[in-house]
Amino acid sequence: MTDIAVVLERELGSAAVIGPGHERLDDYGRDESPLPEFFPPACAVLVESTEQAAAVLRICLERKVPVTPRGAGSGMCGGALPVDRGVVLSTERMQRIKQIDAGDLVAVVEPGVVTGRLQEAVEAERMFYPPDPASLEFCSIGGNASTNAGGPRAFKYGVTREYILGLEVALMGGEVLRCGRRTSKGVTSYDLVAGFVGTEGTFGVITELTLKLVPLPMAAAAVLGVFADVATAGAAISALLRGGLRPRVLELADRASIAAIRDKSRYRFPANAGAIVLLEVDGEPEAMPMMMEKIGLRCDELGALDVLGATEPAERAAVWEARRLISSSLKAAYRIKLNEDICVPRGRIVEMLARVDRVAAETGIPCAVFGHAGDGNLHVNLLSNDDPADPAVRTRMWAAAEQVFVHTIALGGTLSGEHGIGLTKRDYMHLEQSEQLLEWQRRWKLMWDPQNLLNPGKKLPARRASCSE
Ligand code: 2HG
Ligand code: ZN
Repeated sequence: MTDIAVVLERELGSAAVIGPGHERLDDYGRDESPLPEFFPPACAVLVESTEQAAAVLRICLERKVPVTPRGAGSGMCGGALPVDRGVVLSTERMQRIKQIDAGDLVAVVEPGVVTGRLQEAVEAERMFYPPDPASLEFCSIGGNASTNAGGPRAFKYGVTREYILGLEVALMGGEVLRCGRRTSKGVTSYDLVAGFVGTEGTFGVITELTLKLVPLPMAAAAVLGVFADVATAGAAISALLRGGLRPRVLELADRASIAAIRDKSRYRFPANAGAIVLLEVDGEPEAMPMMMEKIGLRCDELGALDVLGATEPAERAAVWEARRLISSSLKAAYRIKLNEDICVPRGRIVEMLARVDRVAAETGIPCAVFGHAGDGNLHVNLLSNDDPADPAVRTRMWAAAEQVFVHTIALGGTLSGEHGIGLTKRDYMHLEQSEQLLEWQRRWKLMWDPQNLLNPGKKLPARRASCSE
């Protein structure tokens, strides 16, 4: 057994440490990112309290051992991979919902709470926690905060950041810091909460979150519009929004995405279906049928081939099934699925889709695009059945991804709308951000972690030789 595992076992007890030889250790060297290799750590520590998390960070600093925080391991960019080995600090056992307060519209939770479980608990008390990443059945709230996760409902309700009022964070070396507040407003200090959210575990380990809740919408309705192509669908989206519609969800999927789900979905897509638009509205129950009909009629006018509406939860689930099947169906159909989550200004979506088509045609790599069109957040999936471990294949796939990034930036967009940067997109940060901006971020990182031991190698690219200090 390696040194650090022995020390951690002594301090935290053997039940907390997954050491060398343990059958589960390799699991902590993988996540949901499209990387063929895995990165086994020296050991993983499954902490159960803030004190234990702080102890791990103290011991790792004393011994100069790298430590990689991990939530549920559902990240898609390699943010939780221990690339320098060392210790994986998992918060998966910190699953307590400490408080749900209907008066204050606040929940206080530990980071390992699975997002879907939090939503159920909150909704049982007629409140609502809106952020809904696609992985909500297995991702955890600490990971959502670390990546500032989005999801379909972000269109109306905003992303995870907007729901975090306060944080408790264990810092490298073992200090525990509480920041933020419990009130809905508050401008007293610098916004350190925002400073920790989305930092992908490079600044500290989140050990408690104080979350903002909102009243539970009384009802919701969904409409699925099927169009001949993405250009017609994109024009329909713009027209619906210009007409003053404020859905909570506005999703789009292209022909290749439909092809992946055609045989699996209970809905029978028309043979010439080239794009789907999924809208969901919420509000007063009496208003739902009328809104659904209005949207359906408008979709018809805007050239829909078919329209499907649903108000009852079971019907809505069936409409959603089509959208939810896309990611897993593509994953099952292809050996390589480079899934990007670029974001462009809303008005540039149709142009971005045309540029992705060009990249696919020029590189010969099939692409499927779907995602949160209302936010301009598109999942551009580059697909292949070649050997993922072949370096030439990898180079070709990432060269195509780079072209997608270049087009994104040219249209005024950003590399990641919701999945984060982690390891897989780190070396493309230069495409979007100036060396000056990167340098300020490196300084900021070193303020929290001067020895660069906390989740090293993530988010920020190496300095370029030309950078003047
Ligand atoms: C989604 O919206 C997820 O379904 C996954 O963010 C996206 O697999 C993907 O590309
Ligand atoms: Zn998504």
